[in-house]
Amino acid sequence: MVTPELASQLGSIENLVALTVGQHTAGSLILMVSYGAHFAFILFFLAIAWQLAPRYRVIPIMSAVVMASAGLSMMREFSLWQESYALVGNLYQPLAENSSFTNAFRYGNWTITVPILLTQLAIAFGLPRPELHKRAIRMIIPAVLMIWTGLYGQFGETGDWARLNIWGVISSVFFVWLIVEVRGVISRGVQTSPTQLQAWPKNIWWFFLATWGLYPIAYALPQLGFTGDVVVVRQLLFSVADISSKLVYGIILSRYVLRRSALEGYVPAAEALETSPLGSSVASQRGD
Ligand code: RET
Repeated sequence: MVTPELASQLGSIENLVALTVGQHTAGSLILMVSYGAHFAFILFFLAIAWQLAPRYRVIPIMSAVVMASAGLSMMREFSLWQESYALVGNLYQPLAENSSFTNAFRYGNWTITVPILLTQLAIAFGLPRPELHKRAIRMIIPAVLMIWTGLYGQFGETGDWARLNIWGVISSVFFVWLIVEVRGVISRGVQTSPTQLQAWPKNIWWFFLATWGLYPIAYALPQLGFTGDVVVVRQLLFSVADISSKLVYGIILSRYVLRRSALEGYVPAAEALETSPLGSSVASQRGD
């Protein structure tokens, strides 16, 4: 039996709730698919770098680093999940083998991945070097403050709502500051993009808001109650947010700089974008 004092020390609702077999399996599946996807995409990002003009190659390489770092962190979350529950009767009970689950490692991992994701944006938009450094630092400062205040606050999720919400609000203030800085970089992206690509920064802006906005929802979720469904839905939210804000985002940025490379006259990029001769002959046979 977990006392309220122990619950607050354990700091994660996962340690307070028994899960059905279905919920436990769903959690394992979500975490495993996440780390599997991140690891697999290391290969994709490294392999496509050569198609890009040299100044943009660092974009997919940074995505590969993010994939490795996030993949390792999620693999650890997966093994913690496996270690922290024991099947007793027909329920998975927490705190098996003296092991407790925590999402706090995620926040530690974001400290590495988030600055990389933000810097990628400024590099993809081809900002001149002094401006690039200035803009990157101006995004990284509120981002790190957002993560660390959130890390401190999330230990309140086992029932200390004042801690969870006060630090959640402080963290959100840094998030708003970050959003303002990112908006500035997006506007520069619209200015520096070739005319054909000007919709890309605007779409990336909405994608950024929709995917990064999932994290505070996952943070606040334990207030809906300590139930197995909340535990599983939160892992699902983290997972959807992770795959979209890192992996899909990396693909989008790589496709954008591939087009930019081609428009800037880099031949391998133009060749990579060419419709295949077979495809066009099939199209002409069909008469379209
Ligand atoms: C916290 C605390 C509650 C308030 C807010 C938060 C925002 C977190 C965000 C995290 C983004 C993480 C990413 C990770 C990629 O590896 C810290 C949950 C606003 C936006 C993109």
